[in-house]
Amino acid sequence: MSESLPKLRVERAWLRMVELPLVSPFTTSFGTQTVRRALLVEVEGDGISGIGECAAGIEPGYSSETSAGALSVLRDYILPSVLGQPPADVTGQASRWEWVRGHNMAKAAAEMALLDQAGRGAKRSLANILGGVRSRIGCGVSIGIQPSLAATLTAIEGYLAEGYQRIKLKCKPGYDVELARAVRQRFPGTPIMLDANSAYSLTDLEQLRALDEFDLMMIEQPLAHDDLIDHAALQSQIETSICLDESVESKADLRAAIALHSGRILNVKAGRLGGLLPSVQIHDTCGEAGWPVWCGGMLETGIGRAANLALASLPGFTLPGDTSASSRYFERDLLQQPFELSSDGTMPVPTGPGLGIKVDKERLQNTTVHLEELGPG
Ligand code: OSB
Ligand code: MG
Repeated sequence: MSESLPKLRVERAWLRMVELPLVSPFTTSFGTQTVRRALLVEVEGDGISGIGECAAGIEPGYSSETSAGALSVLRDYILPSVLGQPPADVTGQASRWEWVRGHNMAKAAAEMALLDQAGRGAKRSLANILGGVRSRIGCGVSIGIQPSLAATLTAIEGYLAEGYQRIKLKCKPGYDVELARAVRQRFPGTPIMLDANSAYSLTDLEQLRALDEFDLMMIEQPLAHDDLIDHAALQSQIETSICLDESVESKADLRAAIALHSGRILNVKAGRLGGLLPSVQIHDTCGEAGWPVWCGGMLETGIGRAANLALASLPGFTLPGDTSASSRYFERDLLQQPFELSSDGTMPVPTGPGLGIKVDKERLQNTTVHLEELGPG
């Protein structure tokens, strides 16, 4: 953040729950999602508005947070900490809810809205505010567990034809070695990685070691969601690089992971890490440690997607992320212009002020299942 951001007020806020059906069910080792229920935070102050999306899903299967829980914490604690307070820049506003323990995704949603507001006020794009250096982002796609190997191969074929630069496959015990073998046989040179979402333990060492022969880019979060010690033990016994997701929720977690050699790569999700500004610092720390990073996703609508693209424009994001096009998730996104993948597998970083998007008001209204307004005090 080279220049300072404007000091603004938060006079009013809205919490809005939207529901968008997914184009296809998304199955991971922790469950199946058929709809994206997204909590949106809208703020207004000094005549400038901003919007943010909370990463939390419906159920607490990925992390402890849920969209309903985030709504209650934002309504009762996070937004009241900033509503009606004297003007402050985004860092100053965020420091007002620092006393709240945990609830990173709820905080990150509020911070995204304030960054959008500040960016609009300063006529600066979010990428510019965060220190982005790239105008286009290399994109991968995350494919859920499919009903069959054949269905997986067909799905991969389709996404590769669209141009995606790397394929991430969700896996789980029993749906791993054969999966990797079949996919590697059919797509010998394609960048491929697996994501286990914490489905394994060290007793599965043999299966995890068997994956070494398939030249995977990495395996994401094989072990427990809160573990760093076993990941370090595993990393010392397999060749495939471990990428951490669930296990790193803070700078302290990252420091421990680096010190313990719990992995070699980090999936950066601003929601999991408590905001975009903390994510920039975590990106910097990874750079110092020689850990490449990439931008993860939480099936966000175009609102959260815009923030992900801005974050992914930072220099350390050297690997294609889960920043996929709107059409990979939804028949119709919440934006006037959906995010589209170019045939070279890249997407443009938004350049307009703040998130740089235009929300489709009618679509927003039609997908809203809950809306409440918060005033000062
Ligand atoms: O583990 O990265 C994950 C989606 C929801 C919850 C957790 C994860 C994911 C994804 C999809 O992998 C990423 C995306 O395309 O948004
Ligand atoms: Mg993951």
